[in-house]
Amino acid sequence: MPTRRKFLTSSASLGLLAAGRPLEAASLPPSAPLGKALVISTWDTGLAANLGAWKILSKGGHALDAAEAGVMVTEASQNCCVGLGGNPDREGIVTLDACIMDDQFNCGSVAALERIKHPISVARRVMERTPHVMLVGEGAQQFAVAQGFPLEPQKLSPDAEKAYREWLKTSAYQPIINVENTRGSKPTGPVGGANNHDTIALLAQDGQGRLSGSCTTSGMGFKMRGRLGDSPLIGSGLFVDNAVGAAAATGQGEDVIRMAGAHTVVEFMRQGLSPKAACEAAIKRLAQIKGSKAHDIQVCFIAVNKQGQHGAYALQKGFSYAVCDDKNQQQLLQSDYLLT
Ligand code: SD4
Repeated sequence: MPTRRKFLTSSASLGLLAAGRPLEAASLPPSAPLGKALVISTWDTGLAANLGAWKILSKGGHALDAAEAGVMVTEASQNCCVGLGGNPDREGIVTLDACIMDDQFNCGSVAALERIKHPISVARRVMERTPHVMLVGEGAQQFAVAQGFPLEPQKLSPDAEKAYREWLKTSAYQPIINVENTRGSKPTGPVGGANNHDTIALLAQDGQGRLSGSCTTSGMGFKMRGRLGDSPLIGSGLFVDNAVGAAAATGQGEDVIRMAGAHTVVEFMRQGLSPKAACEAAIKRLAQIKGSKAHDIQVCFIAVNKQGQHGAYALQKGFSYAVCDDKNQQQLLQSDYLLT
């Protein structure tokens, strides 16, 4: 079993300083202590998302605002699989799933949402301005428009268009594990393959110890029309219990759903396991459920606990996750994994 490996350690080595945006922890006034502030998110795209969240946390902001702002960076980035730049379903239409949860069991979600740039913000509006938790499809879009979110053109990004045309040649639905890593095995390597689906799940703890989380995705590329994964489902893709901890998932959504993944991780933490041990216990449970089919899929969990510890675990090799903490550091870490 490999030990967790630190890929990159300093903010400077990640080019954060070059972007003119050093982390702000050192300049915080004593009246706004960072305390246990922490952000952890999935895949290498989490690096940029963490910085978006950290901007809020470093000013003493609420974990919920950080969780939303962080993943908005990814949604706006026109990458291949979060937000409107994502790969479409089999009909050639991009459909987006997102959910958000705060430290008080408030939660909101949208699924199969079309033509809206920031599904995470619509999910937050569902949470804050409706009596419901989840809106889907046309109703979610109507709500978004009524809330003032612009309806974007129904158009694939050039990359998604290309990937879709390529996919149409075979129409074979074979999700590839770990395609989420945009950098492959090398931190500075090339962008990943056409089937990337960089779901971003992000967990934040603010200076006052409040936990919140977010998750947003275009889901599995070339999925059946109407297919939902775990990412918009509270308890599967994301769960937060402020008394215990928070967890989130990425990977094969169907298998995260069948074991109520994020909730399971939080319950393991409630029993006293560390975040990493809780993720590992959940992955082992999934492996048992899947038997020999476990080798065909990837599922990964990230978690934080109330004490500000964090961890991750994956079914297969290749899952990376990003952590930003109050030591003014941003790290990209390689997760331990079960199957060899
Ligand atoms: C889904 N869990 O729709 C998502 C996919 C994912 O990184 O996590 N991709 O099943």
